[in-house]
Amino acid sequence: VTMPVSRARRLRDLLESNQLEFIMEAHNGLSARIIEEAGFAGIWASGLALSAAFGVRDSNEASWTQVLEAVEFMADATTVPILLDGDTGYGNFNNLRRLVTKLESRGVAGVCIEDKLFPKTNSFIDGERQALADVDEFCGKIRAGKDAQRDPDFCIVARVEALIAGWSVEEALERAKAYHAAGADAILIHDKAPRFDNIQRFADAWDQRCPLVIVPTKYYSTPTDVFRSAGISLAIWANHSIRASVTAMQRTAREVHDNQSVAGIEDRIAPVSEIFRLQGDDELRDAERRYTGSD
Ligand code: SPV
Ligand code: MG
Repeated sequence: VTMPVSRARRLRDLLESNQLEFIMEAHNGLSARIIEEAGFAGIWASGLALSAAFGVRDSNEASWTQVLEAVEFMADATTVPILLDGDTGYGNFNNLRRLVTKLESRGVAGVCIEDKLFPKTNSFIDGERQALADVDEFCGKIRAGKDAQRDPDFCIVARVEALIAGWSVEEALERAKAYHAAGADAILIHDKAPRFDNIQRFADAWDQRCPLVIVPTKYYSTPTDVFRSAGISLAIWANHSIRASVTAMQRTAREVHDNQSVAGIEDRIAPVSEIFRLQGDDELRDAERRYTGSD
C-alpha cells in the first residue's frame, strides 16, 4: 500500500529537487484552481494579491485570520501544495507558532516569512528605506515556527529583504546564513532591481547551502535559464494572476458600461458553464444522484 504524499512533502520536494521549479500566485479558491489546472505543481498565496483581492493595502490591513480563511478556501479547491506569503508572521515568535499550527490544520504546505517589521510594507513601494527585523529576533521566530510544526515536512522559507532595503549582498548573505542556521528550510532572496546581478552574486556565494527561492517580478526580462544556471530551486510568479484579472475586468467593465450592453463581450469571456465546471458542479450532480436518488 502506498501512502499518499502529503502536500508539505511535495512542497519540500519542489524546494529540494535538483532542478528549477515554478509556482504561481493565486488569491482565492477560483484562481488557485486555475493555477493548478494550468499545470503548476504549487501555488503562491501572495500577500499582495490576497490583500488586493480584499480591496485593501499590502500593509497587514487584512487580519491574519482573514488571510487564513482565504488560504483555506484555496487549499479546499486544490490538491497541489500552497506556500503562504506569511509577511512577517503577523507579530512575534508566538504569533508565528500559532500561525504554523493553524496552517498545518488547513492543509497549507509551508509559510514564507520576511525579516521586516509589523505592519509590513510591500517591497516595491518606494519611500524611505524599509526597516529590517533584528537578526536574533528573526532567528528566534524561525526556531519557534520550526518547533511548532507537527509535520516534519512543513516548510518555513525565510525571506531576506536586505537588498530591497538597500543593504549589500554581504549583509544579505550574513542574514541568510543566520536564518539557515536557525532552521529555515529555504531562503527567499528578494530584489527590486531590474537586473539579476545582485542575486547572481548572492547565489554564487551561497554555494547551495540550502534551496534558494526568487521572485522575478522586477527582473522579469532575465531569461529563465539564467536562474537555472545560478542554481535557483524555486521561482515564484508572484502577482501575475491578479494583474491579468484586473486588466480583464477593467476592460470588460468599461465596455459594458459604455455600450449599455453585454452583446459585444459575450464571445470573449468565459461561459457560465465554465464557471460551473471550475466550481466542481459535476461532483454535486453525481452526489445528488447517489444520496437522493434523484436525477
Ligand atoms: C507577494 O506576492 O505578496 C510578495 C512578493 O511578497 S512581492 O510583492 O514581490 O514583495
Ligand atoms: Mg508579500
